[in-house]
Amino acid sequence: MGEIVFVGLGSNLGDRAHHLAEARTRLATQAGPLEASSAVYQTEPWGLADQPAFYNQVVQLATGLPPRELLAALLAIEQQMGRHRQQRWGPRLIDLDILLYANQQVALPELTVPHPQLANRRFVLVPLAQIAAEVTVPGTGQTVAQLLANCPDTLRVWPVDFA
Ligand code: A4P
Ligand code: MG
Repeated sequence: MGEIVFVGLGSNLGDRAHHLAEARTRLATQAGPLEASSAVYQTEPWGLADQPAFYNQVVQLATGLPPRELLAALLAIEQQMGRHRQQRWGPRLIDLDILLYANQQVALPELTVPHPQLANRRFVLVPLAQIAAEVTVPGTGQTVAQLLANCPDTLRVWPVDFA
């Protein structure tokens, strides 16, 4: 039960795969059960090029939390994992963003959903399309697959080989 939401995970400091795994565990207990997970992708840094490559992933979860409380839960997990906010778009241990919240649009001072940069980021659209290609993104009239096909971003995104 609960609302279907898609959360984007990102890390580019330390043991990136471990940070994503810990965030998934914390999301499941603090926000709601995971219903789907994309692969983990290595991605070229967007916005601020001079920083380590990211690992990115998107998960689908079913949450009982309304949007602001879900955001508070994501920020709490970032804090628990020791993230210290510094530079905008700069390196981070863990970053958790609400990409989609059911079919809702949210415009609050502290929260915009769908995520405002969604359509401009292959590092979000590639993993999101893996688990939600046919979902229509509110406010765009396009599916995730269509947004990916039309995305102007050319930064590289490739699956991480854990073998
Ligand atoms: N906020 C508003 N809307 C949302 C939303 N839908 N989900 C507010 C989550 N938060 C939302 O977040 C700042 C504030 O945004 C939050 O407190 C919340 O109230 P932050 O994560 O501290 O942001 P930031 O890094 O200082 O800036 P910004 O613009 O949010 O950065 P992003 O969008 O998080 O981008 N390149 C690659 N390849 N992969 C990445 O994961 N990530 C970033 C950071 C840059 N480049 C990247 C990646
Ligand atoms: Mg964020």
